[in-house]
Amino acid sequence: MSLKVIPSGAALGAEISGVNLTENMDDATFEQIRQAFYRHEVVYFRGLELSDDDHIRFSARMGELRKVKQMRHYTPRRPELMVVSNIVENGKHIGSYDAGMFWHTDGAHSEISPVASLLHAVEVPEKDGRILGDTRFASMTAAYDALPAGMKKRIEKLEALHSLYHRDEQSRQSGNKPAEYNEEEKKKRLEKVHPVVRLHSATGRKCLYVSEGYTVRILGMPDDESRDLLAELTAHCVQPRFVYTHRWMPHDLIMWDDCSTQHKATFDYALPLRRLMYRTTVTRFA
Ligand SMILES: O=C(O)CCC(=O)C(=O)O
Ligand SMILES: [Fe+2]
Repeated sequence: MSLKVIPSGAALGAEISGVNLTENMDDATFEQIRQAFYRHEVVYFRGLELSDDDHIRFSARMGELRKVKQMRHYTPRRPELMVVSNIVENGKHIGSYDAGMFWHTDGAHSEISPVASLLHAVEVPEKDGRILGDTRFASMTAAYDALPAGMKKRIEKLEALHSLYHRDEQSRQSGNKPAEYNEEEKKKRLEKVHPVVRLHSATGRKCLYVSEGYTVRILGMPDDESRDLLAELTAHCVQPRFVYTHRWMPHDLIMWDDCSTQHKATFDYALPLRRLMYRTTVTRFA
């Protein structure tokens, strides 16, 4: 079995086949995966029956993993595994049920900016032979590169504020009830300032880093100017020409870059159709 990288044909995304993530792979094979990831920004492995241990072990090879003791509405399956699901048990959501409602990059609000996320599909909703709940990914290097020179110059030195409260407020307006923060979270400021153009920590490439979900405002300019510029940039960066849409199969594992991509889930299913995914988050490349 030899590793194959098959580009999706979109601006980002490639399938990697011919590797067994349930075994400890050799360094040369792992390096090929890492290079494909840097190049394609989103890579996916199809139909692997991964255990939690396999998922965590492979993720940990990419770098340090974020550990979560308690999330807002549920207890994670393992400290490294966030649950993304619409499933309700005993009247409670078993995981984050509104993750991915808006275009975003994971952890834009958090103190330590994650570098990659790995989402493993355990159950995917299916209706009349069609799988629902696609995830769309957009390339922020492609979006940056495509900006007119004048806009590149204009945003070169700008910074923007990203906030979890901003995301929650939008989720609330869409009819959800994002859970309250626990005491520990309340003490933290769930906000962070980033450059509008971030440099990728591994490739050095320029990534447009503003999103519908998290970005509140661009600093150092009047509110209306910031609003207009943000609207222009967030509309620009998710145009179909920068997007790859993933139609899930059970046991797919997708790894995406948390600097050079954004993503958005599709909420076109509801219980009794179940969707269950586990996510690891890499905070720093090894
Ligand atoms: O459920 C999805 O498709 C994506 C959810 C999401 O945004 C995440 O897991 O980071
Ligand atoms: Fe996400």
